[in-house]
Amino acid sequence: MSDNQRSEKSRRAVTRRALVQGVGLSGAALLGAGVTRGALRRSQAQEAIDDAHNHDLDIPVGDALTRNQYGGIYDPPELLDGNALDAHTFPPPRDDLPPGSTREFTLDVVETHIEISRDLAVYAWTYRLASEPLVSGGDASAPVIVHGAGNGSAPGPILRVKEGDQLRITLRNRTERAHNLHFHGRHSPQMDGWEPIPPGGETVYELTAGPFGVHPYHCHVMPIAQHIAKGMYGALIVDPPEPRPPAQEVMLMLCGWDPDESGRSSVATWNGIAGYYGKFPIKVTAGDPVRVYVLNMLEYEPVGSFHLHAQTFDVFPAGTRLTPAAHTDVITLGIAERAILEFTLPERGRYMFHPHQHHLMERGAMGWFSAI
Ligand SMILES: [Cu+2]
Repeated sequence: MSDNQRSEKSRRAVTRRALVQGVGLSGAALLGAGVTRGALRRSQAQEAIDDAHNHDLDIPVGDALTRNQYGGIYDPPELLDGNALDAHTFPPPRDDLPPGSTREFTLDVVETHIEISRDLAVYAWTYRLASEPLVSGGDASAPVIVHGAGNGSAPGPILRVKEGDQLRITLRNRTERAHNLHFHGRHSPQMDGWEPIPPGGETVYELTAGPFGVHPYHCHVMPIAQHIAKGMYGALIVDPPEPRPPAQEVMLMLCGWDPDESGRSSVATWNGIAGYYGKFPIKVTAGDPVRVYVLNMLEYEPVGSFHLHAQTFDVFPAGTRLTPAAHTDVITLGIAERAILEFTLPERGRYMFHPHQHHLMERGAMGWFSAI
């Protein structure tokens, strides 16, 4: 048996085990899809191409096998549409409240099933905004699957504030194990968020937002790697007092999943769903500036990176300065490192992006910008 065959066999075993453990009867019905995966692959690829055409206003994309040859081995869940990750992809707009305003957020920690690629579900630990309706299941036996941002999916919600804002963040632990909420950036050590919050507990964190930039937040309860790998992280955008220049804004968080609990990121994603932006390109307007907030939260890999095809970009490390530190086409990020990237796609067409660790690209983290 070749390495490729062994790898495929192992992946299928993980897929089926995750389904049986996580999805119950509805998962059993999907096992047939695994048995005939090879037969389905071409039609899935064609379906993806058709979807991509719809997004691209008929920009040609090549033959039906192109995406699987260059796009990786994971397809997004069958029921997801091209809007499912909008709340993860597009940061909320900067509001017009004056800097220094008080901002209140209530986050719940919930555990739920997430279908992270076609036929593959995980049991995730997640943050959700308490103001959003909860459609997820609350315990490991509940065969409820969630998709997209908000309803207990991962990454957690994008929080957006301005430098100097007073943040009052209530965290409610709705699970049977300890969790907490630790922010990167600058704040009082009394509000650093490393103390565990017991099951059913609640804590209020009060921070003055800063410095401006983009910062991760995540759980800091041991085993921390496991809490992060199971989905307990998100992004805080802190805008400078004077707005950055207008641009189409995109969030891309590099995230891993470890469905077989092996301590490896066997599935890699942008914003939580494998293969999503390969099937549903991110549409931008050709000739208009684009700003991408990139964060690496890939817990079980030493580094991650972002590489853009066919164009170069300005790099603002952590977004904490307003003048670019570099101009390039690939940026490498350690765990929890992040950057703001700015570029323009001058010509209509598809521009591929992916980590330049190609095994990550092939395991779910290839995507496209579609300039239209
Ligand atoms: Cu946790």
